[in-house]
Amino acid sequence: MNENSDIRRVRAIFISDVHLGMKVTQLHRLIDFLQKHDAETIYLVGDIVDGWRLQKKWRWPDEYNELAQILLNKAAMGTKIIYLPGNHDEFLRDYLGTYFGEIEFVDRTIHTSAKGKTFLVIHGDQFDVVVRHAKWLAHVGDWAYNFALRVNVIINWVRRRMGLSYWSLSAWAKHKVKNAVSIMGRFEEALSYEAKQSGVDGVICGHIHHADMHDKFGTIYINTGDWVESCTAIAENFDGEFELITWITTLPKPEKKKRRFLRRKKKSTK
Ligand SMILES: [Mn+2]
Repeated sequence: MNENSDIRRVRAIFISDVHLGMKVTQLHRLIDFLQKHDAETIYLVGDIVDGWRLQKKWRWPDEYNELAQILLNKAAMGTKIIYLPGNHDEFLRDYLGTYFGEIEFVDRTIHTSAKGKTFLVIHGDQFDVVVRHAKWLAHVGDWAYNFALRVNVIINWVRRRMGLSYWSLSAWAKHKVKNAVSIMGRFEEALSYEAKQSGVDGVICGHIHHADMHDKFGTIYINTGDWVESCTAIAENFDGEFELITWITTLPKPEKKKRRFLRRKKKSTK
């Protein structure tokens, strides 16, 4: 058809927790995802920019401008873009109710699906007990998370060279540590409760870097995940169905290396 035929059109896209400013992000994957998707509405569900990181060490590579450009271009082409700041980009909360270009900043909003279901859209830290009541503790968690990600990079550098698949340290930690699981459960419960209180059918949030979709707590709970590690987004198609997309299928580099490594190994054993 034309050069845009490989672009998938959906009704709405929800992404969060990109953490621009952190050393480890999957920004190139997010850029690829946004180049291949178009939506009537894009919700940026918080922690897109990591003000905590940038305050400590300013870094702004060209990729960041590329992301901003893609979003502004989409807005210019008619996509409605709504930015719901989180705790890491809380400096943007001073701008709630205002616009940056075509991008609107709000604390929370209601999304109505094609099926007429209503969803509270919010970052979610507002209901995170740790962040609300002990900011210093949240910062310790932030440091530990960053440290784990660095270690993860080293582990996977080694694993790749051994022909092993990607292994996620923090995903492992989050699943193994019972405490973390119960904290996550409490977060999900708190947001589901807030949705119920708000009289809507569900909630769409981010913050805990764990994409999920369920109705364990009586309302629909949808979490967008993150682009630090898991590369996840939520899309609503034109039938009003929500879909959890993981965008890590597009990077064949480690695969190639693995094959070359195995081939070399075979040759050397002959
Ligand atoms: Mn957050």
